[in-house]
Amino acid sequence: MEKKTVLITGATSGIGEACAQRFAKEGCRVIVTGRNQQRLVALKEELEKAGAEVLTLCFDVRDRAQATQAVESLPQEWKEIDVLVNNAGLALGLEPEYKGSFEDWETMIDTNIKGLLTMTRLIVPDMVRRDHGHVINIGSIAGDAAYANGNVYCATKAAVKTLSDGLRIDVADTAVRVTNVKPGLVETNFSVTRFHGDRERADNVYKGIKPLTGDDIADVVFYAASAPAHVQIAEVTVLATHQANGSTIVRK
Ligand code: NDP
Ligand code: 8X3
Repeated sequence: MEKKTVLITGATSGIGEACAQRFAKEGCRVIVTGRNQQRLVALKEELEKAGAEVLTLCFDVRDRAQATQAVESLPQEWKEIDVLVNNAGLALGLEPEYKGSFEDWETMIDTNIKGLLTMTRLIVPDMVRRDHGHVINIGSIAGDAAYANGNVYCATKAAVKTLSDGLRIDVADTAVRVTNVKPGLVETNFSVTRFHGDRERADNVYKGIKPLTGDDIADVVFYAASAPAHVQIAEVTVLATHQANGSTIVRK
């Protein structure tokens, strides 16, 4: 693959970090973004040691002013983004819809939907102008069908599917490609966040099944990004072998 400039949101952990590692290893220039400056600097140092060109941008995708300022602050030679990986996201809580936390709902909606839209709105116009680029959204199988107590998180990922489909239509007259990657169970910090730091409950999510890893998803993301220019990988579902959908998981 030619030397692409790749901007990844939520690169401080899990799938986003694995994508940063993978693109860097393949010779891409990576812009790692997230909220944790210390973690971003550590990742930059690690990737640079391995010979990669790395830039960090510290901001919260929910803060439109911060995100705008961060993107506008890119040095001239980093401004032309070839691949945007909209990965920053989270689940908070696993409760019946009629008992959920208003605050958790707002955080999920503000991050998974509005944050993703902000980044798309900030970066895609230049892709359209250059008639070149690729947006890779990290959706989820949760967006295909609701599962018990998943309600609002599932709805945010259904929105990611619809926004990916909508954007694909809106840029169909350009060379910009849009991909929605929909993972199932991936062992990252995801469940620790979902259960507000309850590590034992989080560990139980992956008991009795070999889950996917961030690297498994980064493989798929990289595959989509490195496909020939006339090939648009529109949507990919990636499941652990003993998972059939959001509700069917066989534990041994
Ligand atoms: P992690 O918790 O390991 O990583 C989430 C990343 O998103 C972190 O870097 C986190 O940063 C960042 N993030 C969260 N909120 C914000 C914000 N407001 N602004 C900027 N960055 C933010 O989980 P995953 O790697 O698993 O999650 C990545 C994506 O993959 C999410 O969109 C998730 O919904 C999706 N996904 C995950 C699956 C799984 O089973 N793990 C399956 C399907 C999809 P910080 O550390 O600062 O919170
Ligand atoms: C994360 C995977 O199945 O927990 O999106 O919703 S799941």
